[in-house]
Amino acid sequence: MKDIQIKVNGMVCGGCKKRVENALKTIDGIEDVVANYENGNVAIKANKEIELSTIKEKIEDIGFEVEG
Ligand SMILES: [Cu+2]
Repeated sequence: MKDIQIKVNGMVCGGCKKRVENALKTIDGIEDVVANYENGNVAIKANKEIELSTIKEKIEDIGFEVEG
């Protein structure tokens, strides 16, 4: 299991949190996601290597932005 930590800009409520979590869970290989809308931290657990570009694209698709 791989732990990936990213920071997502633009989340302001529990709804945003859920949208981010649910979107990332649709990526093949991602098993669990916990997003914190207050500080933007998103903790991802994956069962294989995930390209950061795949994660960024998915986040941008739903209107948020990965920091860095
Ligand atoms: Cu929201």
